[in-house]
Amino acid sequence: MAGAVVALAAIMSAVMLSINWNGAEDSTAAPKIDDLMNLMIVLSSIVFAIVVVALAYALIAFRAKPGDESDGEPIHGNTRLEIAWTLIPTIIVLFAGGWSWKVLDEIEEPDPKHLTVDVFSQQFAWSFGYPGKEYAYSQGILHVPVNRQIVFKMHSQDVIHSFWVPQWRIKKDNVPGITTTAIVTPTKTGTYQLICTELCGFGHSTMRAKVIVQPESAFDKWVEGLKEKVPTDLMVSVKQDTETNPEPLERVEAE
Ligand SMILES: [Cu+2]
Repeated sequence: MAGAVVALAAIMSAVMLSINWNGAEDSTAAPKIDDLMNLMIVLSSIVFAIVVVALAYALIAFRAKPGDESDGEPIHGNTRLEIAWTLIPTIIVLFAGGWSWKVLDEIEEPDPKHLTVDVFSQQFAWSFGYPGKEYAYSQGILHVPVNRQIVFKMHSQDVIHSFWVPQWRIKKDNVPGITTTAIVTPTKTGTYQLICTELCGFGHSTMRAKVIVQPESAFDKWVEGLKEKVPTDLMVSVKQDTETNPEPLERVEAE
């Protein structure tokens, strides 16, 4: 039985790990998140194998003989079994939770040289403000420098939206009335798509923006060329949201 569990877990893991689920890894967080997911896949494969092998064994070994109409044996609990099936999942969940905590801590480690970008979401469009560049404003297109930590401060103007660039992995809800933060360090230049990943209304599937990751000098030049400033009503949401959701202490220290 143990052999069957090991074999099935190995086959499941091999098949699941061979699939590239999330595409290119283009931020510092991406490989860490993928490693975490791979670990979860292996753990899940082991649990899956134990359950399926036990089920198959029970089906075959305890099959009623033809013509056997008698009742099953009355069973009143099994303390050892109950302790085992409570303890083992608890250990697995705590281990996975602890590991996730560690990964989240690493990928959100604040860098004093970070760049802050405001993200404005509304049905059904994205726009962006660059506070370090006197609140220059761009609509439908986001530029960021490569290899620098970007702290996205997100302000929804209406309903809940969600910020997601698949190759960066990071995904974060934009919630009206409060500021939410996503921290990303892109590691590759190129063109990406920002996708709203929270069903937000009729035009949700079209709520996308172009993302360009480029060298810092090209980024600076692009921001300089922006003509508009963040409109007043959006600036109100920046101020209001910050008041209702002050920055965590460690972030303030990092400024
Ligand atoms: Cu949406």
